[in-house]
Amino acid sequence: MADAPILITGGAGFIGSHLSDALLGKGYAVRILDDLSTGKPANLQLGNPRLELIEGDVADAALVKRVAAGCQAVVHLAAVASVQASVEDPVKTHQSNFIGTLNVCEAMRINGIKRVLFASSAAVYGNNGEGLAIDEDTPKAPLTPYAVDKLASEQYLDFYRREHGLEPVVFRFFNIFGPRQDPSSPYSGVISIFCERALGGQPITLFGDGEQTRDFVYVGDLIKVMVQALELQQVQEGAVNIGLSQATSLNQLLSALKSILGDLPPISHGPARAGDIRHSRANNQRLLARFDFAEPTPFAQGLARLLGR
Ligand code: NAD
Ligand code: UD2
Repeated sequence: MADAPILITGGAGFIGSHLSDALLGKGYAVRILDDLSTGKPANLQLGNPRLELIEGDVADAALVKRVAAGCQAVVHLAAVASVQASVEDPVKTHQSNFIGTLNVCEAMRINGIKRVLFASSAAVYGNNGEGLAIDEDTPKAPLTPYAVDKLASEQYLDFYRREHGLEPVVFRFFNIFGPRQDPSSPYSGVISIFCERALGGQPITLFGDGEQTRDFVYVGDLIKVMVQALELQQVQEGAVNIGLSQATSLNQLLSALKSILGDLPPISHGPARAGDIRHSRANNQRLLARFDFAEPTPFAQGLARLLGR
């Protein structure tokens, strides 16, 4: 079993490819199921004999069952990560974002696999707790199909925990950033967009006054927690927020970019996005209690690393 692969669904994407690198670096074998809708083979160490890439859809139940066979654990990251896409086509994104999770649960039950990590989102809280550090018991208020599917996935994982002994570790990511985050859509992570534009000398658009804040986490810090979660002897119940509990405004982000790069392209102001959350910050006490998260990367340092400085 020690040599059995760890299955990462969505492993060719931003977060999954960093996890794949970390696991390969620790000597694990990795099997990736990814439909390459946003993920890229170029993100992966394709020549590594301990890495397998299977191109396919997590909504295909028979395929997920086959791919999970012989694996020691699953990390379920495959999803259409764009909230806007879920608003525009909820039926389509539901296949990946919810049916995919159910398929993973069933494939694990049938193959006798216990440990699963799941990428949920701060989106499950909606506007609740805005302005405060949001803890995991804050009432859930999913406002988009993306958030509904994440919350329903969490609840299914909990059903499989109670009924079939699965060991889910559910993470609610706040705003993760770092290399390989795809800046190509207007709804991509703000840091990936601003960095691409700043490096290419293209104008940056700030939606609103720039005083909105986010709790940004450098991807490497998340990956360290995910590896610990795979190696935990015992899993505790309840989702875990992934955030530093630090509020960074977009204006502060722009100043940090300017001090790293020396100069910035022109900044234009657009209207605040409809439904934009003003302040989003995690209470991370549970993360600190359950995992070693003692020295997360300072924001400016993560940004400099992303910019290759
Ligand atoms: P990403 O788009 O880079 O990764 C998602 C991966 O899933 C991609 O490789 C994509 O090709 C794959 N995929 C999508 N639909 C699939 C399907 N039906 N079958 C197989 N593969 C499929 O985005 P990411 O930022 O790395 O996100 C990873 C996970 O973390 C997602 O579940 C996302 O919802 C969640 N999340 C991310 C953030 C963040 O700040 N990046 C915040 C909250 C939650
Ligand atoms: C994040 C997640 C989303 C969901 C949500 C839950 C990402 C990419 N999105 O949305 O999936 O989990 O949190 O609350 O992680 N902005 C600009 N200019 C730009 C792009 C963005 O000003 O060119 C602003 C945007 O209006 C917002 C802030 O930057 O105020 C952050 O935007 P985002 O899309 O990176 O992330 P967020 O928090 O809206």
